[in-house]
This record gives sequence, C-alpha cells and structure tokens, in this order.
Amino acid sequence: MDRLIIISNRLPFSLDRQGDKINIRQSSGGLVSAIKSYFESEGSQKSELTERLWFGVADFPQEDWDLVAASQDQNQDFNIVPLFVDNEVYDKYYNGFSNSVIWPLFHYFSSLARYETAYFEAYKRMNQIFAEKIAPLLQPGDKIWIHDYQLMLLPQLLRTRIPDITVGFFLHIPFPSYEIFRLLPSEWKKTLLEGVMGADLIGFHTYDYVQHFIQSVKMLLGVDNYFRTLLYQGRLVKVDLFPIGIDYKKFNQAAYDHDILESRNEIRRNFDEKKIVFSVDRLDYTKGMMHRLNGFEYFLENYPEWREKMVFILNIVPSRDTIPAYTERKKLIEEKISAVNGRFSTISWQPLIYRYNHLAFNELLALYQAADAALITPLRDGMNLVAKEYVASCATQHGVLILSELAGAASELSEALLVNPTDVTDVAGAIARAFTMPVYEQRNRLSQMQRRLQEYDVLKWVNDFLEQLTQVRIEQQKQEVRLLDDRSIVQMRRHYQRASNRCLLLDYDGTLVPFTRNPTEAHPGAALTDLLRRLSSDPKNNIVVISGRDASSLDRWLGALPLTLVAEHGASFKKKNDNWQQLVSVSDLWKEEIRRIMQIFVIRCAGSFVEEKANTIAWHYRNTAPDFGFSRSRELLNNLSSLVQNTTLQVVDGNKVVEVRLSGFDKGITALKIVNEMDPDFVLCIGDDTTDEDMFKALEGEAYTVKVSAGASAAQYSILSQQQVIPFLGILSTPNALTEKEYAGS
Ligand code: GDG
Repeated sequence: MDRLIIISNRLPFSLDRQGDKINIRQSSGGLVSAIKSYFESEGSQKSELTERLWFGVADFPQEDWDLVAASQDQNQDFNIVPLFVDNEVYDKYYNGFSNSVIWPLFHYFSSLARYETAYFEAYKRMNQIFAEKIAPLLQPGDKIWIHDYQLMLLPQLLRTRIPDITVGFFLHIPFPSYEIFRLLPSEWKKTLLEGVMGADLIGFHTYDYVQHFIQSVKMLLGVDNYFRTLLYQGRLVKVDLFPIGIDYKKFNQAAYDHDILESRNEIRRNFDEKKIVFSVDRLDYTKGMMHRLNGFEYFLENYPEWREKMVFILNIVPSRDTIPAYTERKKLIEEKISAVNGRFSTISWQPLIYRYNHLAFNELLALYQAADAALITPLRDGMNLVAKEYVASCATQHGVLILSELAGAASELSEALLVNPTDVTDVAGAIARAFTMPVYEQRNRLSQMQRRLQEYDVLKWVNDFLEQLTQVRIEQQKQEVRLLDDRSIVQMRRHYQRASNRCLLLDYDGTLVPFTRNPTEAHPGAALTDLLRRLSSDPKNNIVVISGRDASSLDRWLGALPLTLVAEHGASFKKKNDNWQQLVSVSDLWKEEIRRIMQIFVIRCAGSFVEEKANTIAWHYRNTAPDFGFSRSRELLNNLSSLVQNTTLQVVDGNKVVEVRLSGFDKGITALKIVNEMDPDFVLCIGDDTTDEDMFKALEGEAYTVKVSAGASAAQYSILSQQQVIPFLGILSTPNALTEKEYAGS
C-alpha cells in the first residue's frame, strides 16, 4: 500500500480571517483544479492508496492554520501539510525567479525576463527548504509527485537525501525551444535541468514540450536518449507527454443542476437573449487579453450588423498583482475596455461586460452554459483548461469554442475554430462565424471534442502518470546491471566449456584496447594479440571484432589473425580467412557537405579533428578542453541533425565523437545477422559505447552481454574498466577452476 505525496508551490486554498472567523477559500488555477478534481473523484472509488498528502507553502499564519486544523473534518479526501516560510525569500523565489524569469521565458516573453542573481539564489534556497522540510516525513514506498516550474530543483534535492525514492515531476507550462531556454545564464539552466532530472518520470502536456526538453538535456547535460528514455548518472529517466484532462462529468452534468440552470437562464434573460461571448482567465500577459480586445474591436468595426445584438463578458481573475509586468498590463487592458465601450456603446447597449474578480464555481458553470461562444486567445499556454471546461459544459450541444492555435490544448481540440491571436481579422472572423454556425455543425464539432475529453479525463491523466511512474521503477530495476562477479563467471565458463560452436562479439576501442589521444595509435598490444590468437585457434570459437572503425585500420592491426572483422558498424566486413566485402557502394557526395561543416568546427574547437572512413565521417573531440569540446559537440549535433533530416544519413552521438553515417547499419542489426548465420550455442558480447547498446538490445536472451563501465545499460553484466576485459576473457577460456582471489588479483 502506497502513499501519494503531492508537492506544489501553493496549497489548494487560502485562509481569510475576518475577526475571529476564518474562511477557507479555494484557489483558482489549473493545477489546483486538476488535482482537487482527482482527489474528489478518486476518494469515492476503491483505491490502492493508503493516504494522500499535499505539501505546499501556506499563505496564512501558523496560528490560523492551527485553528482550522483543530476544527477540520479528518475524514477528507486528502491531508494538507502547510509549509511556513520566510516572506522575503519566498517573494524573491515566487515573484522573482519563478514569475519574473521562468514564467515569461518559458512562455516566449523573453523581453520580460529579469535575470537577477538574488532571484536565483532565493529559488535555490526555497527549493532546499522544501526538501529539508519534506524529506524527514517521507516513508519507503511513497510515490512523490512534484508539480510545476516553481519546484524544478526539488526532484534532485530529494533524491540526494533519499537516493531510492520514486519521484515524478510534471511541468504545467510550456517547455520552450532550446533557443529560448539557452538564454538563461549557464549555471542557471544547467541547475534547472539537473534538478528536474532527479525525477524518475518527467511529464509535459504536449509532444513539442517533450522534444524541447530532451533537446536541452542533450545539449546541456550531454545525456543520450533512446526514444523518450534518458540515461542520466546511471539511472533511467523517462520523459513523456500527459495532456492534462478535466473532471468531464462535473462540468457536463452541471447542465442538469437546477440551481446552475436557473443562473444560466437568468444570465440569458438579462441580456435579452443576445449572443454571448465569454472568456475567463487569470490576469496574465500570456493569456493574450489585449489581442483578444483588439480582435473584438475589429469585429465591432467590421461586422456592424452584430452591434446591439451581442455582448462579450470578460472576466479577469486577479493574479500576481504585485509584479509590475502584471499591474501595467491590467492598466492597459482596462483602458482598452473603456475605449471600446466608449466608442461602440449606445444608450441601451454596452458591448463589453468586464469583471475583475474571482467567480464562484457555480457562477462560472452558469456562464459556460450561457455562452454562445468562448473566446480563448493565449499567446502561449501550457494547456488551457478553460477551453476544455467550456467544451464539456456544452451539454446541450450548443456552443462554439474559439481557441488560439498557440495553446497546448489546440493540439487536442482541433475541431475548435483555431485562430492566431495576433491576427485581428482571424479573431473577428471567428466570432462572426461562431454566431452564424449552423446547429448541426456546432453539435458535430462539440461531440468530437467531448468524446476525447471524456476518454482522457483528469482521473485518467493522474492514473496514467502514476502507472507510468511505477512502470519506470520496474524498468529501472531491470536495467540495474549486475557487476560481473566470480559466481557469474564460473557459470558462464561452464557454459563456454560445454559449448561446441561459440561466438564472441567484441567491440574494439574502449573494450579490447584503451582510448588513445589519436585514433590511429590504438594498435593492439602483445597481450591482446596473444589472447585473440589463442582464442581463435580453438576450432569451436568464432571471434568477431565488431567496430565503428574503418576497414583498413582493422585490417592493419588484426588482419593477420583468423578473426571475423566488422568495420563501420557493419558497412563492410571480412569473414574469417576471407576477403573484405563492402555492403554499400554509393556516391560519396554526401560527405562533402558534412566535411565542410565538421571542418568549421575543427577551426572553432582546438584539439578536435575529422576522421573519414568509407561510409562514415566522424568529428572527434576527445583531446579538447572537456567543457568546451562538449558544448561545441552539442552545436554540431544540432546542425547536423537538421541537415540530415529526410536523407539516408544518420547522426550518432558517440563517446567523445560525433559521427555521420549511412543509416541502415548498426551493430545491433549486424550482430543479430552474424549470430543467426552461425547458429552458435554460446554467445558473448562485450562493448562500452552507445553503439554497443544496440547489440545488447538485439541479443537480449540470446547472449551473455557485458558492458565495460558502470551505469544503466541494456547489458546483463558490467565490468568496471577496460583493463579487466583481457583478464576476463583469459579466465573464461582457461579450464582451471576459478577462485575469487585469482580473479581479483588478475
Ligand atoms: C496552468 C497553465 C495549464 C479560472 N478563473 C476562475 C476559475 N478558474 C479556473 C478554471 C481552470 C483554471 O482556473 C485555469 O486553468 P488554465 O489551464 O486555464 O490556466 P492556468 O491557471 O494558467 O494553469 C495552463 C494548467 O496549469 C494545468 O496544467 O492548462 O496552461 O498555465 O480550471 O476553471 N475558477 C473559479 N473562478 C474563477 O474565477 N471557480
């Protein structure tokens, strides 16, 4: 039985004290709506969770909480653990770093970001305070789910304190493209990514955000990905998309609630059955209020036939009103509203009904139901729940959603009238179209969106995330590579000795020989040559050296031995005692463009060089200043990846090398082909690099797979250093009994 621990910056409510009386007020905002709905619906179902706890910062004094806690019904859906923190640090962390750096930047408002060191320091401090306060309260088996951009460092901070915890992280706002993210000072952006990578599962609303995040992690932390799985510090981390849902039933069934229906009818009567456009948002420059008003003004100008026949109810919920970017915006919006009303109102009609207040939930539902159209025009939005709630509320299949194509929700709500908020003609045209849209078309569009929202509601969203979190932990356990110990070696050797047709697939650089400054110097030493000679003289053995190297180097070093040699990951090969064969013979023209780019990087990065092989060009940066070489390699990867799109080339991020090669050849495919042809009764595969992971995966269940170096891998076993490979192969192929002492001393 597990506990679910939700951690978010704020709690789902605040406390209002009036004299001796304390009122509980629910906070508005996407995260709170979603998690609360989940707890409410989940509370009424059979659940495997023994307890649900919600940690967050209290925006009320301890003594008020003590009074409320004492009088609280203990039988509620979840328990609250408020954190009481220092106001000054909190202000710099929340209004400062969270909402004046991350929020504007991640929403592509880079000019509003204020890069102040004191903000970043407070952000680090507050994340530490969360970790210090929460870590001692955690228990083994807890599932921890951290929410949003205010707590990006917390996953790592908790993991450092309790390495074995299960942590999920979800970002409710967009993750921007790398070009925007990189605007952050170097230390900040690395710290943020390292913080998030402390989680086991990292969730985003859309596929774009997932891609952006993976790209930033690759560029800045040098982490390899396999689809949406990253290997970070020896741990497997999964990144995936979980488009947040809503409590569909709650919104849809509100249409049958007598009181809400009554309020809805009253609203319609008050406006004499005029057409109603409705919008509700927190006060925020990302929500595109000014653009909405410009579009609406253009509508009144250009569709005069609708004057006096419609109203636009615009509700803005106060938010972050101590931050200048917000207060200034409020002023501008209110001036614009007055100007539009001043210009178009008549004695008996006013086009804009504006409220700056929090709506009671039933009032919000009544407005959703009363509206003929919802006008939602964010310039960027992680998802946008209002759009989904409006669609769910149209239970009578009447209503039109006008939605910005820049909201995350646009990718799921494609039957909405999608508009670009910066285009006034687009917005105005959509309003006019909504007013004249035939009922059958409204029904058609709504029902398709409603089906989707019903299927993936908030309950599904949370369950999906939590199930995947459990799944990642299972995968991590599978990936925990066992260190090759005496017992495994003894077992492996018994099998080796019984076998009559053995296949040993051995990588070259980093496995059979150590890395050298210059790849041309990596010739085999006497110990290796002797071993390979001895192994290959046994008629039961097929020794395959499988490498990314070019054929001529392998031939020069190993050509005299009776081995099978595979060069360039399989593009050319030489069977035992046979001649070299090329599997591809295509024009080399593609190399010119790649060579040109790589040579620019050689000039820009001292110590790097280009190596050219028959089917591969590689840029090596092993001999450069480590950080510098690494950051240049990220740039090169970026350039090359976009260049080779839609071609038959592939870019490989190897160990201190970036390679471009013809696709269709990887060590996995090649190794499998060799094993299928030989049909051996003993297979051993040893390698150290990312490209060797392809072999480990392809040979799963068919071979003993051994990775040189620690960390997560698809291999079964690991050997800690290259120096241990030759002794290990020696012991494997020597018939004497092995003692622990012999192996350790070898
Ligand atoms: C963040 C991301 C993402 C609003 N006004 C009132 C009120 N609300 C409720 C709505 C809705 C929620 O607040 C607003 O959610 P949004 O998704 O539209 O926007 P953010 O607050 O910016 O949320 C966003 C979300 O997180 C979830 O991941 O979608 O992109 O920015 O549920 O109904 N509720 C009441 N009165 C109001 O006046 N009762």
